[in-house]
Amino acid sequence: MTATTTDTERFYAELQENHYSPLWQLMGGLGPEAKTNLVPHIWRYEQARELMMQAGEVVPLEDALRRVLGFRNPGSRPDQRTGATDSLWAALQLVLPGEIAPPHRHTPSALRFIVEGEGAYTVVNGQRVPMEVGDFLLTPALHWHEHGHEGDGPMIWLDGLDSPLISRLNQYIIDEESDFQPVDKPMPAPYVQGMLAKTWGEPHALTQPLVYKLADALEALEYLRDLEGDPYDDIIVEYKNPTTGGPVMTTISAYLQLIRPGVDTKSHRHTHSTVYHVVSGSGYSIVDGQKIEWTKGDTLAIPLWYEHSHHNDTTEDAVLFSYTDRPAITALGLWRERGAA
Ligand code: 1HN
Repeated sequence: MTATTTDTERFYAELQENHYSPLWQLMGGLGPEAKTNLVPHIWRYEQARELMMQAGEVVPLEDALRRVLGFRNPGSRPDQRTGATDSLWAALQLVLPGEIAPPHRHTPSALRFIVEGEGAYTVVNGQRVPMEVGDFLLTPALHWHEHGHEGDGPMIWLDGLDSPLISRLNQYIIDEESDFQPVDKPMPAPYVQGMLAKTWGEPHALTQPLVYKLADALEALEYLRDLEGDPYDDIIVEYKNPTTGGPVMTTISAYLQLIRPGVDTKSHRHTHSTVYHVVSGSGYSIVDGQKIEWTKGDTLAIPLWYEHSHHNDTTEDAVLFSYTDRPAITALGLWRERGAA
């Protein structure tokens, strides 16, 4: 202690040495609005695909296990495990013909939306699911999964996970396995999707479907297209877990929406974060006052509490796939929404 040390300084030093946190020094950054250092951002498919193809040349799948190129929010540091938003990871994954990404399972829940290619499959807890463009696939927490590709040409999909959230909770656990999974639940996915289950042996209970076909979701949107629609999202459907009636996974909900030609949605903000992926068509969103144009294949992240609206100024339909952390935020009692004034 120097001669200038006052009683006050001595007091704070004593607090620090003995592992106390004076709350009155920590309240500065807080206020009545949720806020994040992360920012809205769009990753263009043209660029992302080109980089993904370079990864195909530079990175052997044997070394990488998963050739996954994450979309990192520009408001985060490169060494952080942050994804596209505070809680959601978004990425492209590339599998080349003949490659197999070996089985593993982890506490983060994962979803995939197939963007391009044909002839690949995933095996999820012993159930083999073929992958087709537009398919929405699930790998809920701790489900074993591996991916293989028996077709020609590159296979590319969008991966969405809650890994930044799980990581923040220090509960990110992963099990690796070198042997492929026995495909011991050969029941093809359509039977499960069709809500039919065999009545003898195991499993006879209805299990959650692991794949949702684009054609089914588009048919639902088509059926709804003449309604007034949601003021903020136009014509939108949620992919549901039919065994619970709830969201597809504990932490993540997912949607397909149609922004009809000429539609301008109203603007709002909410405490969940969203990742949008453009399935077809083009248009733009106004996020935090900024115009962000999008077209097929692009991926747009809108972190929590940024005001946003969607616009289709073309004569073609625009279809967006999206996923959010809304179930997690709701379970924590933190969900809020506010329309623009
Ligand atoms: C993962 O396991 C996969 O298995 C894809 O395909 C993306 C992103 C973060 C953490 C784990 C996969 C992932 C991932």
